[in-house]
Amino acid sequence: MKTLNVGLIGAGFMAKAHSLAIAGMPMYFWPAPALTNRKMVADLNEESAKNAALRLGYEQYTANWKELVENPDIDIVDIVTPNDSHAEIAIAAAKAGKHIISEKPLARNAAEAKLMLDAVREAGVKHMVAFNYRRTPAVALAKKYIEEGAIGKVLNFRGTYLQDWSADPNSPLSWRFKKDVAGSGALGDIGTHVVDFARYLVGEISEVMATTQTWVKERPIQSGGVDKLGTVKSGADVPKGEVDVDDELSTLLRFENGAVGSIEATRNAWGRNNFLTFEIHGEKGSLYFNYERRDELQVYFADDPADRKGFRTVYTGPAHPYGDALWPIPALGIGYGDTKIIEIHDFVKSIVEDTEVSPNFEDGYQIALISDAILQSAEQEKWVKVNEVLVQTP
Ligand code: SOE
Repeated sequence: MKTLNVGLIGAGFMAKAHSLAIAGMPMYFWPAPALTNRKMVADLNEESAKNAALRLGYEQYTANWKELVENPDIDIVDIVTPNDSHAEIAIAAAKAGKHIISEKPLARNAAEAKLMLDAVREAGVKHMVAFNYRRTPAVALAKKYIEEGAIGKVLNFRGTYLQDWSADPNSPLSWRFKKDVAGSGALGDIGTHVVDFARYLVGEISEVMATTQTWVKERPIQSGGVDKLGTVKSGADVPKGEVDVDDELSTLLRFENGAVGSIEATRNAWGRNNFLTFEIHGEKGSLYFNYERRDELQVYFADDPADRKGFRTVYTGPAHPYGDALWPIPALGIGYGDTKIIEIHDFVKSIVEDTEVSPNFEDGYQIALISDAILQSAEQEKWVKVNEVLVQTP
């Protein structure tokens, strides 16, 4: 069996998720499309790189990501750094002939995403953007039902992504609140996961009409080199820095196929943790999913006999997408790490079999165009067509 060497760039919490997936993939999927070896990890801080190698099981470490990208032993470059470095790393990795998986959002804006897409196309390498939630079995099951026509023509998609880790104004100024690093706020960080759901489940989005707000205009500057997501309070006496991205977005959607919908995303919704949901209404039924209950898909079929009509809960298991690789009975529990294992499996499979995988950089670019359209719509207070969005220079 072939072995692919992975080079991971970044050592934050996503490094843990990706490394678990790289290590765990053949434990779930057997025979695996290839074995995956944790070859090298890079972080700008040498001590973090060294610790990451030890903790996450990489053979080598470096404080210079270019060394990793140029290492002839590396087959896959896995990018888990903040958004402002995705483009530079991915373009260099493509030029070095590496297959690339990048964390989401692909880039800070559509212009940057386009450069990344051009680079991977030119190099002929495989590419993926890590919108992992579509690989939750219940979400893939919803897709299957829609494709089989179980709920008929889709009329409406309502998606939300609600968290509360930034609701406290004293939670620190993560890079996720800085436009030059993140590109946008709740939109890029979590709203794009819902945009991915909408495109995956319903189809291409043609037009948006949005509003955004920034509730907390400045936050305590964090120290210590570790990015904190509202878990540690910095205190009122700590100097503050400006937040220049959206805390909240709401947008109406029009799809190319005639469906309509909406997306709401915020990290300031007290009491909501990872409230990533969709409700889809079709001509013959409805589907509802909430990641906080991710083993379940709620389904309603309009053709059920009158005395049995009602939402029912399907608990995902062996009969459902990815079921063979997971646990032998339903409802034993899908975790965040499991979605990442499935993701890396599908990416490795596409490399070995030379097939297309989705979501890839094309999807990442399209989602970046939709995100830019959402920001332009909010600024101009009008509907914006995605194919007419003004693409800024990177
Ligand atoms: C923070 O909002 C965050 O870590 C996002 O960046 C991830 O994409 C999401 O899956 C969990 O929350």
